[in-house]
Amino acid sequence: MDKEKYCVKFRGFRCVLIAAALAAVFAATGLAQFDTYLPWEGGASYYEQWPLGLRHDQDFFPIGTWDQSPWNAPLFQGIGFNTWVALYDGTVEIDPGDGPLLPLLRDYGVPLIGDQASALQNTGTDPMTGRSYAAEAAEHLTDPIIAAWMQEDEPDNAQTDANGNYVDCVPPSPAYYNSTDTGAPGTVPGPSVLTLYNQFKAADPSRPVYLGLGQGTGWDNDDCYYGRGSTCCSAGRGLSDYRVYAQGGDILDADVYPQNDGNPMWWTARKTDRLRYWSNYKKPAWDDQEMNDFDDQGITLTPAEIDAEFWESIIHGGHGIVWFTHEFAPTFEEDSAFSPEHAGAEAQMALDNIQVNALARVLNQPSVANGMLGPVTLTGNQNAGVNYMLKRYGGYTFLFTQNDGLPQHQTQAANPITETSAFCATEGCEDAESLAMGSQHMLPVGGVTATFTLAGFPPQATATVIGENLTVDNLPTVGTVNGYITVCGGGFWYYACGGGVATTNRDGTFATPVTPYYFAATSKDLGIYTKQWLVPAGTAPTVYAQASATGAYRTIPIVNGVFTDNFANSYTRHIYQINFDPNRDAALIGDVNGDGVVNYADYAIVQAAQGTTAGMPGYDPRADVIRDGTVNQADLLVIAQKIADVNHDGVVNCTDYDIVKNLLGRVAGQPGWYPPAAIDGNFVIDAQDLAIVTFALNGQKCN
Ligand SMILES: [Ca+2]
Ligand SMILES: [Ca+2]
Ligand SMILES: [Ca+2]
Repeated sequence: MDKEKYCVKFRGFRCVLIAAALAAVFAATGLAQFDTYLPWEGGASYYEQWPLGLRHDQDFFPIGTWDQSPWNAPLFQGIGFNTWVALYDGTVEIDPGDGPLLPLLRDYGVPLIGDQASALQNTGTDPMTGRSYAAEAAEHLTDPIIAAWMQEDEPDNAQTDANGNYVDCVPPSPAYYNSTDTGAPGTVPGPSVLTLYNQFKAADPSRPVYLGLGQGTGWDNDDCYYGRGSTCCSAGRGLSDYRVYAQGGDILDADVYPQNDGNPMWWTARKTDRLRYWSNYKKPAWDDQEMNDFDDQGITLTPAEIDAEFWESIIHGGHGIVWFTHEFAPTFEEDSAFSPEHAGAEAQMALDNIQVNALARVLNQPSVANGMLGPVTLTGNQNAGVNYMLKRYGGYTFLFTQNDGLPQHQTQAANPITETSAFCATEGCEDAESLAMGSQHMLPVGGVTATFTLAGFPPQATATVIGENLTVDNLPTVGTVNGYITVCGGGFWYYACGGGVATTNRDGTFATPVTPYYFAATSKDLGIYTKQWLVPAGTAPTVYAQASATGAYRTIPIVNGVFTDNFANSYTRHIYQINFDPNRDAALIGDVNGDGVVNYADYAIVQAAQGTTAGMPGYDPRADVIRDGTVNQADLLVIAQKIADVNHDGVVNCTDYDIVKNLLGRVAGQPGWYPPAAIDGNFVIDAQDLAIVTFALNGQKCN
């Protein structure tokens, strides 16, 4: 029941009366909860204001990669990426050194957040295509592969002048210019962020503007990040600037890399809270995510810590991820994500991406403000704080939680973060908090147990902990192709392809091939997801399996809305999928086709999607009932245990089995015909019906 809808229709006291009447009805039926929502800036409803913006459907959660060669698009897609952020040679068709850029993104269907000037403002003739830049610009204006325009990266940091010296940051607006600043293009500082934003919007109102800010967003105001430069950290400047910067983008992002920069991990949470606050919860906050030791400082960034940072942003209401996968030392490697030395990080990236793809429909719902009765209570380490985000989808309640060591609050709600009200109220407590929580790493914090009290729940329910203990099978791996991969964009490009010898390395630059490889597919439809990539000369194509994730589930009983769970380490995250939604009839769980009943049609949809993984072709998000990113028998079992309850007594047991077994062979219309026993609805009670009951018994034996 949607109270908001009634309140829109019947403003004022009538709304209250209707709500009260409905509440009475719900109380009589055991349903008594009306959801209210926290401020909400993400999801389809936000992005659909731009005709050519990012995808705006319930199954899209942006997962981007920063500044990579499009040659690697299939590799990134293979581990769940769906967005390209920046091209280092600009938003151009073909780069002299790196080959086709936009055409490859079009071939692979990866939308770009790109630089506007190079896409729209070049003049003369494009030497790489022989066409006029004006003609190309006209096409770029309506090209759906370009999804957003980006501001220069980190305008809030000190910029370099012509002599390579650090000077001012790019000011948020002209009001911040010094008396000597002109704001003229080519000067430092040149046009302000707000000036550029208005220029971008004037040139093209059909796409959003993306603003990527620096790590100053995570620092304390007193310790204004030195990388911003002295002017931008002077008296009266600092964090307050960011409220104005936030006006210069429709999507706000910031690159706080706690491990690489030696800062507390909770800065990811703080800057996410702040980005949202600075836009008054009107614009989605994206997060740049680290996955390696990019300057070779000897940092050990474990897969668990990668996972922790990733979810820290999302649990604090972040609504997009941009993975930073470059490595600068000991040697520069743009695509270190796929280096064997980072296999663990790659697997973790894949798992996190898979899980977010699976949860996109859930994450695209507003967060429920009144889903919990009172605060989370803790026993154990009192330095801990377990923060949470509560959403509902498909008859389930989803509770996202993390022991991130910050004073407890429901994300976005009771305790909004401002520039000055940081997480600590007293001087020095941040240092203490850092020590307690581990300033740069996950640490054991001595078994913190959190107790959650959910509102509007029945005496009995269960929570399934999803996305833990997962292992990755059959990820695309560079090891099998000796680090040399050449992709072919439909036979058009001047790189060897279509049965030729691969002569380019993974950056798209020419290299001496170690071993000649042939393409197994020759068109732009080359089956990236079946990984028919490259095979040694003279051998049959190797077909790699799709990535899939498997793992055991933990199930936790919930009694009268109360349950407890342990958070073993700082930054441990748990995501609970709870089989109850106080606003919906639990009988609808498993109604994957949304027709209002759970029947064999739903079962068939889940059966057809068996073995598929979120973010991959063939994955049907509806079918992932236990929303862990893979459609498997556990999803099917949820539906089987409803449709196999042929005597409708609420459980599947041997009585149901006996009914079906005793009626085997019976056809519709015959004496003794019992429609519920024809589970698959084909008008005969047959072996398939008995097989469904047997499956639903989940190991229980009947004679
Ligand atoms: Ca249905
Ligand atoms: Ca599943
Ligand atoms: Ca039964």
